[in-house]
Amino acid sequence: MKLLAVGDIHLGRLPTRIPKDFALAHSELGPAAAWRSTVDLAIREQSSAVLLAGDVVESERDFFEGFRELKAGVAKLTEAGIDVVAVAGNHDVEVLPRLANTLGKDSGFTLLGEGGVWQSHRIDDGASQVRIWGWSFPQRTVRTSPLSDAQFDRNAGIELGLLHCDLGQTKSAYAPVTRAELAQCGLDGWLLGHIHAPHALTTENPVGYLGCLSGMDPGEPGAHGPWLIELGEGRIREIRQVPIAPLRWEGLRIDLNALEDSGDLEQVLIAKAKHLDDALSAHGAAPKAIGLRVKFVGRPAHECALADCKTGVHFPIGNRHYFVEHIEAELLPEVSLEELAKREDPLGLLASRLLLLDRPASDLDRRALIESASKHFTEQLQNRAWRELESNADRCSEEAVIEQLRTAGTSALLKLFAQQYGAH
Ligand SMILES: [Mn+2]
Repeated sequence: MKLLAVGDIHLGRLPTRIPKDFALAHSELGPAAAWRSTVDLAIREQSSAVLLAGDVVESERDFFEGFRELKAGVAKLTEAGIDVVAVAGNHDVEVLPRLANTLGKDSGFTLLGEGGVWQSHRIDDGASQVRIWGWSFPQRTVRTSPLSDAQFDRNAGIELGLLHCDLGQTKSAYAPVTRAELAQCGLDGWLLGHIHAPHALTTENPVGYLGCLSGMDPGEPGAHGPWLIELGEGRIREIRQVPIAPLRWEGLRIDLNALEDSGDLEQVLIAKAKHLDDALSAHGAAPKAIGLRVKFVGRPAHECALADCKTGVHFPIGNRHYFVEHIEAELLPEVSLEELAKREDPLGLLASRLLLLDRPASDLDRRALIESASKHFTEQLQNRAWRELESNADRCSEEAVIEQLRTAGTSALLKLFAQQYGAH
């Protein structure tokens, strides 16, 4: 049996920061377009159900657009024999129950847990059985955990939780839950909505955020799309994200040290975007448009006309359209670090610390700097606010510490330099 799990869609919202004269219309790149592709994918994959983890509709104001899009999609899915099961999040606490009522009981659309009461829905395709447990926001803010008095009586078959909540934020006004609480429920997986960055869900640990269906601004970079879940022999056999969002945001770091001649930076940028395009194609990602946040770094060996590169520039690569959403430059001053390090001021001190990082691993001063930074990072990561972050384990590796020191140190050095000598 296959299921398609979908995180926050926010129907009614449009992506921002797309150039005015861009080749594709906003409406082709927004949540509604992502939802239509999701419906087609569910039909193509012959999935038994589509699960929606809340914030399906952006707000009450978007009832009509949300309703039209959701209704059209649900009609197409139910015609193909596919159930739609949803929970309401903090954005669609009123809209989603209204939609459910208007669509009616026989529409194939099931809203679970209305009024903040846990409910379950059973899906049985003859070969496999799965039960989906869901809870919906009863009002816009909920300061207690929806799991605090929940009871889940297990049956044979797979049991999955569908919930809109704030994971690991105990003071949150949006249904705070902890990983420990989710684990105690004894279900086989938790498909979560609310935070727009997806977790890396796996068959071993199918618990976490699905991420928003499509990234709507540069703060939501990388792959977005629904998750295809394959069930069989009483377990989750596969869970993978299908990156079908029509718009994707990516950061592009361009090192000017590697530049061979002064050439046209726009051409350098396009060449770099071409690399990205090849990588995306290799990973089967199929966005129609890519918004680039470009950062030029390094110490240019040649005169570079950064001003030639403009925000809003757009160009096609193959059948995808790229645009530059933002450009920033973090160029090292012409004067060398060695020269700066001779000074007896904060700028000199910072330059000599940066030079330490380039010394051999056996250097004692270098060791001391890295160990002291590492101790500081470890203490920070113990902090409650960061503890639930998935990637913390890698942040204290020696390479990660050096990278952070280099980035933060260079950035501070540039600011100090600019303060003293004006922008360069
Ligand atoms: Mn939300």
